[in-house]
Amino acid sequence: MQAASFPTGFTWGVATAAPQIEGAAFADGKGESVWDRFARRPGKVHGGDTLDVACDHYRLFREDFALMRQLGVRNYRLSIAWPRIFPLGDGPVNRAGLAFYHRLFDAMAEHGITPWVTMFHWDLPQALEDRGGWCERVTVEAFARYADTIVQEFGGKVKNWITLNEIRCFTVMAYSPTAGNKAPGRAVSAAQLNQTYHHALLCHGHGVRAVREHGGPGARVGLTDNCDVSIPAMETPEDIAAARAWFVDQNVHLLGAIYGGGYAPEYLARCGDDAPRVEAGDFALISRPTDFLGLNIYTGFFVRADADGRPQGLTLPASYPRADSPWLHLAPQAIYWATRFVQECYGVKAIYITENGCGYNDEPVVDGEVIDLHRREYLRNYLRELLRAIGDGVPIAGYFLWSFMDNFEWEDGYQRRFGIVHVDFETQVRTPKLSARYYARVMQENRIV
Ligand code: PNW
Repeated sequence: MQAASFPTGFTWGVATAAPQIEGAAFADGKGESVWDRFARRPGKVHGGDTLDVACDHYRLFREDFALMRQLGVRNYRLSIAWPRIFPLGDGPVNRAGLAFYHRLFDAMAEHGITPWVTMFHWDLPQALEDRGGWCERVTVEAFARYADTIVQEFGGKVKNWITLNEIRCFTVMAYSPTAGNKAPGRAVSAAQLNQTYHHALLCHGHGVRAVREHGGPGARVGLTDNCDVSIPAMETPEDIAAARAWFVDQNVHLLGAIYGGGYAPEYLARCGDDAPRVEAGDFALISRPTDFLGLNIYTGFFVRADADGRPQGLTLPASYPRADSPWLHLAPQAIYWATRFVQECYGVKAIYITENGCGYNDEPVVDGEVIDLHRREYLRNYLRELLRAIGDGVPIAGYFLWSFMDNFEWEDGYQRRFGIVHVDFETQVRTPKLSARYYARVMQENRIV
């Protein structure tokens, strides 16, 4: 292996999600999502931005695929909008929604781009939220039907499936009394909050089941998680052990439950009377074996061993460097330790980085260019740590950059740009940034350039 080279056959790609790019929020029978509703609540999204138009990808997808092709993108992670397929969550299927994704997958095939499809990227149909949303089992039943429908419909064109994106962002961050900055932004009790996780785990299980039953030959499926990542303050045996213990503890209710086949006694003890209600057969579904684990890695926390060897999380100093997203502290080693810990702690055999990237505010086009050296630096540093993990034997099979283009960055609206392609939201003109040229070379040469 040449220095800085990735293994032969390594999967390189870019990622987006339907609600963040498609626009056409009410076109062709699409139902309202919790984010369509949330964005209309005053003060919830920066600048009062909505998802109504976004990148207008619903109409411009052919041009977008042509640009991907020009940049040498061969793998593209996207999501299907549940409310386009079932406007009410369950009930009648919307044929126009199915037809749109057929056109989309056909256009991708014409451009030689392989789809990696996320079934659910946060856009819960509002009609389901009105019936209790993630707090109620009705959402699990509706998701099971949705997953069956899309896998049956698109199984001939899609072979790589991701069940859910980042469970914590549509459960705890959406329903917790202290967070609530993500849709639907409704505060619920601790017991209900634990139940939202459990229902999400069940949906993951149904997604896996649907792919096994209807995916056809060669179909593969996994979850995408944004686990909290601990980074040892120093790479000493003591700090590494402390960071690993912290990792297991922080992720006990999600990855721990899926890979462990049940809720750990210490988690249930911590929940006490608020523990999730589990029905017979739930964990047979939740813990069905998958083909890979997707990880979205942006940042991490530093942990060390205290005087007694116990994990101690460290508070970041105010001057610690970060992107413009306040939570996005620059911590390239997160990609090393997250992948290494999921292999060590859960025995994961194939890992994909399904998102990695950074968001900044002022990235103007000057003389036809966006010189985003800050993003180039970010990518290069994280890729170095990715390569280090591969060198240490961690089974990482691919990497998807977030994001192909600037888009609706949830509560931060259109101000916060994560793309390697700049989008002018007035004119819909796309301009590849310097980082796009950089990443194109990385993909082409299969090495860090
Ligand atoms: C992810 N955090 O969200 C999502 O999957 C994308 O849709 C999103 O655009 C992207 O990352 C950038 O934000 C995250 O607080 C949201 O640590 C919040 C966090 C991490 C990821």
